[in-house]
Amino acid sequence: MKADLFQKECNFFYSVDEKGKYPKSNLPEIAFLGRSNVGKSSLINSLVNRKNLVRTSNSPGSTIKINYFKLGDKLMLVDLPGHGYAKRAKHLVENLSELIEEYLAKKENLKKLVFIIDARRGINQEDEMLLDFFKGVDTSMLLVFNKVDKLKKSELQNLDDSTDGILNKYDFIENIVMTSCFKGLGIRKLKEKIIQNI
Ligand SMILES: Nc1nc2c(ncn2[C@@H]2O[C@H](COP(=O)(O)OP(=O)(O)OP(=O)(O)O)[C@@H](O)[C@H]2O)c(=O)[nH]1
Ligand SMILES: [Mg+2]
Repeated sequence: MKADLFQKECNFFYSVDEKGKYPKSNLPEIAFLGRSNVGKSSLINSLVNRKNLVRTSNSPGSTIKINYFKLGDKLMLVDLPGHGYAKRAKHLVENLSELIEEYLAKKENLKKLVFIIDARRGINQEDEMLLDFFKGVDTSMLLVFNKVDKLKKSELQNLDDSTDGILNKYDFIENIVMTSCFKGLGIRKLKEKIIQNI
């Protein structure tokens, strides 16, 4: 696959909000995972160069379903709901994590996970728990630090310095990419890494 795939038409394909109801498709899937509000939906918009294909929001918890977007009849971009948003009603949180868990357990077409972290916050305990969970799941992962436009130069340097340690600790992480949806930073690199080996 080539990076210009991302120039192709991208359209909403399917939404899952109940267990068991997944779309019938054999296209390879790239799933976007991460805490609420880190910019999962914004990143998908940036990758396909569309401002409002996927709904984004200032308030966490804007994506409450698994949304599938079909890219150029070749790839499915899967926007997962954010985890770790404590203010949501408890049953909804449970439902969400079940949805994500079920998706990850099935993962028939899942080729790559894009795990997104807010660069200002870094990897927290909950992220680490998830990363530990993925040690046992043989799916390759890209780690993305988004919102780097919010970092000072020294903070960006510190983050950069920490990447080798992360890659050593979690050997299933293929690559770490720093991005800013607002400034378009790292988006081209992320496209290249997403299609690499699939
Ligand atoms: N400064 C900055 N803000 C960003 C960036 N990317 C996204 N945001 C903002 O972060 C907020 C959350 O973005 P979303 O894309 O909705 O985040 P999400 O991870 O999909 O959130 P949920 O659907 O709630 O899980 C929005 O206000 C975005 O405009 C970025 O690169 N830099
Ligand atoms: Mg979202």
